[in-house]
Amino acid sequence: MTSQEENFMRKIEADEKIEPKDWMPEAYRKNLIRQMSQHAHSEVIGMQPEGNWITRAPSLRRKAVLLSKVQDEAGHGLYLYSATETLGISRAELIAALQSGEAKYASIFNYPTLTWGDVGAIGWLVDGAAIVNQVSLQRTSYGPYSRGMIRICKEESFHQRQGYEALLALAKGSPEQKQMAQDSLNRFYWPALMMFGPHDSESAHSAKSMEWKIKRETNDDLRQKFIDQTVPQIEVLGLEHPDKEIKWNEERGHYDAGEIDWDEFYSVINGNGHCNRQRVEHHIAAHDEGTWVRDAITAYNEKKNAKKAQ
Ligand code: FAQ
Repeated sequence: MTSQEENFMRKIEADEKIEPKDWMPEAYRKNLIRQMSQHAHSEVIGMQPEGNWITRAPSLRRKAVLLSKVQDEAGHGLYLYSATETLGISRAELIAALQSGEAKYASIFNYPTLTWGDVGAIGWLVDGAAIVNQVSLQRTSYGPYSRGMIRICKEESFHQRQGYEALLALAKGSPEQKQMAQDSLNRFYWPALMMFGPHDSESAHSAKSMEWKIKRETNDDLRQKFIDQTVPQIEVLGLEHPDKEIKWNEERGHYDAGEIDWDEFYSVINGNGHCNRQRVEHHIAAHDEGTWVRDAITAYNEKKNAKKAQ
């Protein structure tokens, strides 16, 4: 080990943060760029399923709340892109990787939002799963990522509560509304569990990411936390649990759960989900439409800098 490597590992072991100007192994930098950019892409692509319901929200209050929630997700994407850029990669390169399919984003956003209930289910389950993961990432070893997570978690917990409250209103409503809530729970529960990634035994990046403290808890441990916290929430809603095998295990102090359909998971992350093509095409169209804005900002900055240089 070189003295640089030793110093890096000493900091990791002492739980000190690694900052952009510090020396870091190339593989650490690359792994962070991969994970952080995919996280940023998830926030941005994640605006589409809920954005689909802004014009059809059932009341002005729900519309205002959803609009600001979706805007928050855009903000999260921007913090995360900025944090990723501190690793020496440009925003344009990151966006190109998303649009070419080289970089992934969370599989959950390739499922369609068919009813208003789905908007509640996303806030509750998708933001809920994201929080479980992100709370753990607040302690990640890379300084800018860790600080970004602290702020994002504060906003995300509001999102989770608004989703749960929207679903509670449906669950306590007419029989048709209750059925809508149940149907949304049934469709989003399993994809939410998939957000934590493959089993630890199948996870390509986990071992190294745990050693470098990029990840602080494993995919399966985080998924178990989410499974455990969701059971009483479903009970309060008065809905049926979508997992018929869910059962409290006294010995483990956790719920035992049924197996995820991993064929579905791999099919969706390999581009064959319901909405993969639509999501990326929409991103490309929106990005192209915004070209004139980026050109105008660049021209303005060039003019300002030229004036400064005079
Ligand atoms: N979807 O070796 P691992 C949000 C890929 S934020 C798609 O276990 P890793 C907010 C993985 O990338 C949600 N791909 O990988 C919101 C890798 O592929 P690669 C996003 C997945 O990185 C709410 C391969 O499988 N949160 O939702 C998925 O160690 C509502 C092997 O897997 C984050 O990104 C998946 N579910 O662990 C916004 C959190 N799972 O890169 C709008 C940060 C795995 O080799 C509305 N990320 N893959 O081609 C992480 O914690 C980790 O990256 C994991 C995956 C846990 C997601």
